[in-house]
Amino acid sequence: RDWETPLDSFDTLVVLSNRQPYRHTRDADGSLAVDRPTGGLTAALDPVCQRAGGTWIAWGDGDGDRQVVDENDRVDVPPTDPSYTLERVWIDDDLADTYYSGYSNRLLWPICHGAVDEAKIRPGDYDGYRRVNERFAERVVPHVSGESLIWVQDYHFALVPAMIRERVPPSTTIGQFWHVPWPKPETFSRVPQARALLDGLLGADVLSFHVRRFADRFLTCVEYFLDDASVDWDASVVSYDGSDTQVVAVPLGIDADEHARRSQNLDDGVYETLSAELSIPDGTLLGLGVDRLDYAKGIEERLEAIETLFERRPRWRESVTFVQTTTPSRTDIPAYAAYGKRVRRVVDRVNERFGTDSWQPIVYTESYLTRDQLTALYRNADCLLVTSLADGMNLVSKEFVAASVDETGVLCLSDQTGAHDALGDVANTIDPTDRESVWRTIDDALRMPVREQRVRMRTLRARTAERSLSWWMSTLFETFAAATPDRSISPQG
Ligand code: GDG
Repeated sequence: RDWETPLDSFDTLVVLSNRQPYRHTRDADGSLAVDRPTGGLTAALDPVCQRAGGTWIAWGDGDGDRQVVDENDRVDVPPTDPSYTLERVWIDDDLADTYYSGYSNRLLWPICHGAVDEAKIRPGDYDGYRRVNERFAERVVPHVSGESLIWVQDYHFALVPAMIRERVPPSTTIGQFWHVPWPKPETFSRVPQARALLDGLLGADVLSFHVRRFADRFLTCVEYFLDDASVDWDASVVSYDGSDTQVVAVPLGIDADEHARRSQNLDDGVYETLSAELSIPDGTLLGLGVDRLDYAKGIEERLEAIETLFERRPRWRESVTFVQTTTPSRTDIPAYAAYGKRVRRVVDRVNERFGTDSWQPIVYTESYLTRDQLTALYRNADCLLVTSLADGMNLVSKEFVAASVDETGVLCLSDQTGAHDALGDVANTIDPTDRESVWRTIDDALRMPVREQRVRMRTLRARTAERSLSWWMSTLFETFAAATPDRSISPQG
């Protein structure tokens, strides 16, 4: 199916996200450099916008960015072959601290990931969050013309759908995609503004989660917190404040063909150079972890499980090497800085305990790798470890599967990821809350006969290819298109 067809139902597409897909910086000599911030969301949506055109509104990142935009804060991207417009919203440091480091990432992120001990709210955080949501909502209005689709991304903008709804004609369709898990009601009740967030989200015509588990928890929260909302569970529709919100589960996919092609065509030299740079030894099995440095990814628990593995199964010493790449993020939040320290401490301890003159059990890097380097790691890995304590989807697992073109390699996947709901038990399932389960699953994966690896990997590859990025787009855009006519015949229309 081709998602461009349902997209034709709309005259304009406007995407809103916190993070921007391209960041411009000035080098010391004044020349302009462009890089791409890490993250699953921008990686997924950039190809969509490249094909669909339109405008992407995101938070700009400092002076480098400011120097490339026009007087309307707009710049065409990608730089090599511009196909859509990126519009930057500037947020000063104090406001960013409350909106981003505060309410979004000290409160909503941990709440959505069930990490209640990490959840903190400071005076002023919610006010900053509300003000930034308002600023983004206002920036949408000038773009609306005819049948517009406004597509809001993620937990940074829970209030935006209702704010946009107040400002635009009824023929405008508003979609929201929630990229992280939705919490259980008892966890969500810790948010002092629980009702305001639900009220904001229900301004959308279509609210989408990755998997049914999260959508159902959302509907449960609506019933629990909003007396004047009614939930039709069969249709998965919430009626509230005179309008309907369709709540759907549409798992984000990757462009599996593109990942496979890149892997197929990759020069062996990329891995050789990288393994020399990182000191990955030849001739051992390779276990791999690729994550943002985030407590929700269960990196510390995974490294501890690796320690237990070497303790309980000495046969693996000097015959398997674990490569862990982490990209630091949200470093000004104390919980993240502390987590980075704990992770590095476990790496050092394991390497000290088991390392020899010629072998390090864990090769750890915080460098940002190129796409080709990442693909080289995926292709050479004998197993990928995903041990998230909670994860909306987890695209890394799908990228590994797509890059495993020889159909070998084992995916060890936490059952707390959306990817596990989507890919199922053909992955080697990890229960991240059970320490024994983690190291035993890794042990099983390392011993799995190639024939069984192939059987599992073929199924995983077929599922990843079937539920690809274009499937995600076509399914969502059909839902958006179907949500539009109802309102255009409404009395206000
Ligand atoms: C959020 C949700 C959901 C990582 N290191 C490098 C690098 N990456 C790329 C990976 C992948 C992306 O970053 C990470 O995506 P994930 O989905 O695994 O995780 P989050 O960033 O937490 O994303 C998540 C996602 O949104 C989408 O809805 O799946 O649950 O938490 O694409 O390849 N890319 C490069 N170098 C690196 O070093 N080039």
